[in-house]
Amino acid sequence: MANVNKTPGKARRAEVAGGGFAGLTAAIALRQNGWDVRLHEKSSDLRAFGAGIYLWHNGLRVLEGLGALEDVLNGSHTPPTYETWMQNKSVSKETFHGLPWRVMTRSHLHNALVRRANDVGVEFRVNSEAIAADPAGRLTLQTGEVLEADLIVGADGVGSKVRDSIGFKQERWAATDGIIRLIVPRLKERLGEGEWDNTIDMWNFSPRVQRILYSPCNDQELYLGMMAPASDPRGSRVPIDLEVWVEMFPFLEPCLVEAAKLQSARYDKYETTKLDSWAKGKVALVGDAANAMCPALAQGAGCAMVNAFSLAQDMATVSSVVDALPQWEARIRGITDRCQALSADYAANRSLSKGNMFTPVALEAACYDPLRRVSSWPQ
Ligand code: FAD
Ligand code: 5PR
Repeated sequence: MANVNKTPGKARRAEVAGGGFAGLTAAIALRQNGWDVRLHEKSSDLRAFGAGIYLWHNGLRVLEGLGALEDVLNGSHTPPTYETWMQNKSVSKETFHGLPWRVMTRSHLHNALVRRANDVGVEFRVNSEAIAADPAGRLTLQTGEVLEADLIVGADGVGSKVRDSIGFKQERWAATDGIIRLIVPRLKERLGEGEWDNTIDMWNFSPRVQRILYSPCNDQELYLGMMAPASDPRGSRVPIDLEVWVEMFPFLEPCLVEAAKLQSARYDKYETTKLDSWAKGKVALVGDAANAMCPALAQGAGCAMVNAFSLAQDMATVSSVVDALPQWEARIRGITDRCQALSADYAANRSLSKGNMFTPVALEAACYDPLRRVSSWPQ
């Protein structure tokens, strides 16, 4: 059991809106620092959306701080290399000088966080949609109920109602490319010769722009990120158009046949949101509510988890939440802003196709250690 009684006297209360990776991280970390925490999820169950996810050293360190790392490592995978292909030829194999990274299904990560939240005593409310927040410390639910708290955390994703009810100044835009994300069986033995335990980012620019980010999550599950421009009707069609994908990636045919069976597939465009500030009064925004980013550097959830964890660190000892929130933002925001800008740039220019693009600058967010509060790689 975590140290849930650090602060003498009456425990402070946080209401967290949103049960994604950001909200769960904030809830567990606040609870570990002695807060009473209630988490509101608008869906009827606590479930991850989407297919697979990459976490790097920064996100893995958060999991360590939350006491969930072992659980997440068990059943996930670190590929031997992060390989990049251009027109089916290998152009780079990156290993990041030993920087820890991990690939997993989203449900695997989400389930581990929900288990941990239950263990430390986070109170869950499902079917509980937040519709507005007040900087004075109130959260209004769809039912009309108004809850008072010392801290309101808006972790309700890119369409955040907590954010929009308060009126933060924001820029939002969507990129030209989008992606179909799926989990399929690995079927490694049917793929023929090849280093199929690697991540392989397979780019093709002709005859059409089509890319598959091949990402093994464990022995059974394979995450496929299938990218095509939104303007390409066949590449962006769901369920996938088997013929166009097999034509470009014939060696993946067994997996693509499985992908074509998935009726629930979605094509998503990348969205970016940038706010003038992440906090007003007693309300803090974390995750995609505050800073949705293009996925090129695979850091949206990683940054969300670092920022949510850091929020709880900074709230552990303060007497004034209102004074501490701007300091939290000032302390932690720079890394996310730079990562978001570079991810947008990489996405717009399809830079990852060149290979060897995980430069030290690109790995800044990944190298951050939220427990020691320093950039700590190489050690
Ligand atoms: P969400 O995951 O959107 O969670 C929000 C939660 O709040 C949901 O459960 C939702 O149901 C709930 N909710 C919404 N509105 C309300 C409300 N009003 N009241 C109550 N509950 C509400 N990041 C990485 O780190 N690594 C990757 O490899 C990676 N790959 C990506 C690939 C793609 C194609 C994309 C688009 C993103 C990727 N990301 C990745 C980014 C990552 O998915 C997001 O940044 C992360 O999931 C955001 O988490 P969140 O908790 O802020 O939001
Ligand atoms: N990296 C990851 C990812 O999921 C995507 C991208 C890069 C892990 C999209 O699926 O460049 O779009 C990308």
